[in-house]
Amino acid sequence: RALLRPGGLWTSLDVVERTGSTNTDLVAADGPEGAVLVAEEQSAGRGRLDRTWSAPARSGLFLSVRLTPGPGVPVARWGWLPLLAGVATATALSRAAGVDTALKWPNDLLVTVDGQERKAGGILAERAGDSVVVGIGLNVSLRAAELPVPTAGSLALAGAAVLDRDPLLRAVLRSLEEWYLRWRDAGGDPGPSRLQEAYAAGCATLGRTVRAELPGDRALVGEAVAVDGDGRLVLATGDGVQEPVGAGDIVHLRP
Ligand code: BT5
Repeated sequence: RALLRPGGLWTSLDVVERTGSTNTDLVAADGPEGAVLVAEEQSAGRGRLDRTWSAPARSGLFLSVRLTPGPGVPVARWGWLPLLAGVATATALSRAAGVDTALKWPNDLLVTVDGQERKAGGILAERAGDSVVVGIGLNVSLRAAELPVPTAGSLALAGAAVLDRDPLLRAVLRSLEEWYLRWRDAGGDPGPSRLQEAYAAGCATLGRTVRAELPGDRALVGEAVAVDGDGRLVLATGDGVQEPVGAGDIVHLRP
């Protein structure tokens, strides 16, 4: 099945040698839904809250896509988009490379390397008018000595069967198309599209006690018990109190 086919989600696929950040480029481009931008190298890759995403040239997958959910999906439900991208990427990596990944709410993809959880990927969703630009960064071929931060891992270190960029890219885009269309056609409700269920099954955060650091040096400590209809993490903070935390409010989530 062709990736760019009439009636499909993906409308264009551009691969550039080098850019600052594929997210910055697509946010500025204001193009149609389904535009995909892939870079071999990013000189100013971005994470959330002015953090950086750094990876050597050609060591991974760096891509951004433009999604425009339309009036059928309430804006509050857009909070599911980064989580959806995580589920789609995890599904693709399992199918195409035989690698198991766990999702750390809201936007990290973890692999196990020598019995330890390491971050092998991250997702950055940014609003651009009536669209959301979703960026996915994946550490693919990095060896231990090349990891940008001590907490990082890579598909290679996790024993992936496939490390070539193109088959991984295809698998990720196919899976993202499937999950996104199902979610959008269900009005963004993560229940009927089975997204909520798939996220919960793959999420390493649920069931753990975590400390959610919020802006202004505030923090909440509680057991992560659910991800709600808007993609917020629900913390049970004691005495029956449940506090939903949105991805946009969280600075760090620590064990
Ligand atoms: C993220 O942010 O994890 C989102 C990363 C999204 C990157 C993609 S690449 C394509 C697109 N274009 C962009 O410019 N961005 C997107 P956050 O949760 O804020 O995590 C950032 C933190 O992860 C940093 O502060 C580092 O500690 C760590 N980090 C940086 N580079 C890493 C890497 N290659 N592997 C693992 N961890 C990394």
